[in-house]
Amino acid sequence: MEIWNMKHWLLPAVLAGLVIPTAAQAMYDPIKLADKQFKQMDKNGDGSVSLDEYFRPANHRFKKFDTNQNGKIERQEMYDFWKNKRKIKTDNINAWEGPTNAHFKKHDKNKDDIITRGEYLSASQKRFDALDLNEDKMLTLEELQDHWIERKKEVESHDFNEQDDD
Ligand SMILES: [Ca+2]
Ligand SMILES: [Ca+2]
Ligand SMILES: [Ca+2]
Repeated sequence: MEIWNMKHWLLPAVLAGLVIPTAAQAMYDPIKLADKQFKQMDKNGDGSVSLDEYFRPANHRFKKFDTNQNGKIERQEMYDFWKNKRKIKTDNINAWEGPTNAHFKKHDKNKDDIITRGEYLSASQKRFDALDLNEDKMLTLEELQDHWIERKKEVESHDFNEQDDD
């Protein structure tokens, strides 16, 4: 993960299950983390997290990039977004490189210079499916706790080398 987006993404990303805490940050209580994360995601408080609720953070980010609100992120939109935040060094979109462009390319699976909502949410969908052990399209607190307990074991037993910055 690049320094430029560390502060911006790390905490929400950890809470959304998007990144594994690094080895240095592995001293967390999986039950507490699951409880906190679950409460944040279960917006209607019905004791389970639906796909809609799970996708909320990703959908929120998608809307920020999709400035013309047409349900797609064009390359120009992502470029303008980061350019306004002064993270892009060039005024020429064709010369646009670096982490912000890598971020775009990562999401643009079919490389047509457009990120559809489906492309943007595909990583979230995969994570949801992995968390949803009984495949009922709902996450329970127990499923989330299982996830963080397993992750803690992984982090403690392996060198940390996996990251996903969404
Ligand atoms: Ca758009
Ligand atoms: Ca695409
Ligand atoms: Ca489930």
